[in-house]
Amino acid sequence: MSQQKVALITGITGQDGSYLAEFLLKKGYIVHGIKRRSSLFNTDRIDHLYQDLHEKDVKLHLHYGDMTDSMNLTRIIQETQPDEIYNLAAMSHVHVSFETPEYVANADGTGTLRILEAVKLLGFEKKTKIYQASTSELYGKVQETPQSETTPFYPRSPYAVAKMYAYWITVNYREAYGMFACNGILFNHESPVRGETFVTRKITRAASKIALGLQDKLFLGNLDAKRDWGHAKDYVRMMWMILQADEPEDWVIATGQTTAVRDFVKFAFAYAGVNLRFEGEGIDEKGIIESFNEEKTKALSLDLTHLSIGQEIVVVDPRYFRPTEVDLLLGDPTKAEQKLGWNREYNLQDLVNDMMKSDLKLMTKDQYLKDGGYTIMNYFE
Ligand code: NDP
Ligand code: GDR
Repeated sequence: MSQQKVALITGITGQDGSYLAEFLLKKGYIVHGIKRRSSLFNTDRIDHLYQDLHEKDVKLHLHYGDMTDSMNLTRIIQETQPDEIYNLAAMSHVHVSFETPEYVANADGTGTLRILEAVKLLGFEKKTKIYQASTSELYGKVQETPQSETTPFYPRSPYAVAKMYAYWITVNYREAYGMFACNGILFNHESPVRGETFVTRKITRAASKIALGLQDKLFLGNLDAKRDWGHAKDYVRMMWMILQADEPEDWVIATGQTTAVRDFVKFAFAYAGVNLRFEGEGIDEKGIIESFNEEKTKALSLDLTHLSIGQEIVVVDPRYFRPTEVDLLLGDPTKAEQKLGWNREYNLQDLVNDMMKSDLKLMTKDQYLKDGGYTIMNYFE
């Protein structure tokens, strides 16, 4: 009988799912992932891991499924008999959750119950460990900083409220049925494959396009919001470590540093040699080019002659404001560092560099397409 561990990842086509699948495959796991049926291919992030099913010794298997479909989830768990389930699937965009609150409650909240209940129904309580993708959005309205495992929750969006149900139902199944079910309370983590409408990726894509002359302006919402941003690669390692711990517990994963959206914008543009200053307040705030760093632009072989000092390139658009906002997130990862020995390879500057390097390369492709007469879409989401 094979000694290989089996993992099931919901949300394998997302940012974290793709990094986690890569990480577990390198560790020798057989990885099963659930993907949704879509009218277009939706496996871009994991295509490099794909193995043709006709090959021998296939390690990565994909199953069609959905967090809103109990029978489907139960069947997949029954067929795959996983040692570890990583429940990463969710409608994960906070702003969008105000538009689709009932769906989010179903997929992100009740979806977690479906996984836990399937494991219990199938009698896998003692076999299958479960990781639940909980979030710093649970803290919501600031009660205290830094936020740790003991900080009270005050969710501020339909997304966060759904995730709060998922958090507590995970704790409840652990206590009621002795399941090895854990919450990772992860603070924001980003990467070159971060979804394009989350603020960091929106910024690094726009900074790259503006540097290449493919876009004029970047429209953003609340520039004052502060987030504790880490790199997704560091965070998926921690998901695995949580399930290897001696006891099932809940863990805060964060960097312990917080940065305003405005400063992330400055760092991203500075990578391309464009120094910005911000003027004005609230919806009148603007990001203006203050100077150029010729050394940096030269090192990247960029031509910034289409830009000029004094030019406005960042503008506030209230449509990106949220009905209720989370102003400040700053996590305390002491427990994970001390009890699990977690540490990080990337700091914020490394993260910005990694994302900018990747997006500049990606957007250069758009430049070739534009030069070839093709239409380039700028989604101002
Ligand atoms: P993404 O949005 O990149 O990925 C979400 C994944 O869930 C995608 O694979 C998506 O599929 C899938 N999904 C969405 N709805 C359903 C559904 N109804 N049924 C099945 N699959 C579904 O998120 P991240 O990778 O960034 O985050 C992973 C998890 O961690 C999420 O639960 C998120 O809420 C949570 N989290 C994320 C943090 C972060 O900073 N990234 C911080 C804290 C928690 P498709 O590709 O088809 O859209
Ligand atoms: P967040 O991430 O809501 O923290 O949730 P997001 O990047 O969407 O927003 C971060 C902050 O930036 C402000 N902001 C903008 N946000 C977006 N998306 N677009 C804008 O134009 C913009 N301008 C300013 C937001 O108001 C907010 O304050 C992410 C998700 O990955 C969740 O799934 C996860 O649970 C949390 O992180 C931790």
